[in-house]
Amino acid sequence: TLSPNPSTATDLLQISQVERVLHIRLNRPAKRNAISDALIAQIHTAVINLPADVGAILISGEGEHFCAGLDLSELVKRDIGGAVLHSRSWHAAFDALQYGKVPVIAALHGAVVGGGLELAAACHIRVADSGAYFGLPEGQRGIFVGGGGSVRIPRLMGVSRMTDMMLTGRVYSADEAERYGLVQYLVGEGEALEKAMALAQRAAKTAPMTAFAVMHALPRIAEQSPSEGLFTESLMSSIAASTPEAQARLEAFLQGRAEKVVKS
Ligand code: 1HE
Repeated sequence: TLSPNPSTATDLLQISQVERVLHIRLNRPAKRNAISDALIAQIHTAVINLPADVGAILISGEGEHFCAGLDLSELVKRDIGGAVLHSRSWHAAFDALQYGKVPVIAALHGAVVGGGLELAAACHIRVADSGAYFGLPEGQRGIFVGGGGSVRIPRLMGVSRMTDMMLTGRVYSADEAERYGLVQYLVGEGEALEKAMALAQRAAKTAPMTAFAVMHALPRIAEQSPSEGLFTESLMSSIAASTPEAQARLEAFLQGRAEKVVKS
């Protein structure tokens, strides 16, 4: 079931839990879920204060769009010192999301633009509704990405595609986003939330040390030289394999009690 229980609301987020999945909804639809200072702080607080039984997070947006990016009404008031600290506050929130305790799945629909795309890029798995669209209007607004987009988006789709988006205002469709590596899943109109919840329920079953290795070690290994990467991999895999959870899962497979790999 997708019906949330129990449910707690902050003023800009709607947070509910379905089994071991914490569902965080951006809940500012009148402003297209534009990320204000208060909203970034609430996202940060939510992801570092997870209930102990949460195994995955699902992020979605209330209303017609996932997220319109930075709240532009606040930008005009900032001086250079305030701007750099503002950018760092987004980095801290999205780092907490990406390098936290549990995997994060994003359900994307409507506009996924600017800081909204930066938020999506900090998640581990992205599911796009066929009507979703992706843009970086920073280029047109006379600014630059400040929420980690220049680090994360090229790693998903390449520097040349991001350059094009920022210089020409190119908007990618959901279909293109899937083809170019920006999202891992493309589903029919209105289906992203259900698919993302199903994936989050599966991801929540990942053994904690495996989740740690995938979220914390894998992206770092990908940045290391092959020699260092292989060495880090050996350390990480031996730590994971020596946990009681791994031992129990291997035993279960050998006794015929575990899921087999099935063709999808
Ligand atoms: C906003 C924002 C916002 C909407 N900040 N208020 N992001 C952008 O440049 C994207 C700007 N937004 C849009 O292009 C469109 O709003 C959407 C395509 C997302 C949605 O269109 P639509 O027709 O559904 O909504 P709307 O009528 O444009 O907006 C509804 C209201 O939300 C309206 O306010 P109202 O008081 O007149 O009702 C809009 O002003 C308000 N609104 N988007 C503030 N972004 C860490 S650095 C990150 C840098 C960036 O993210 S820059 C990119 C910012």
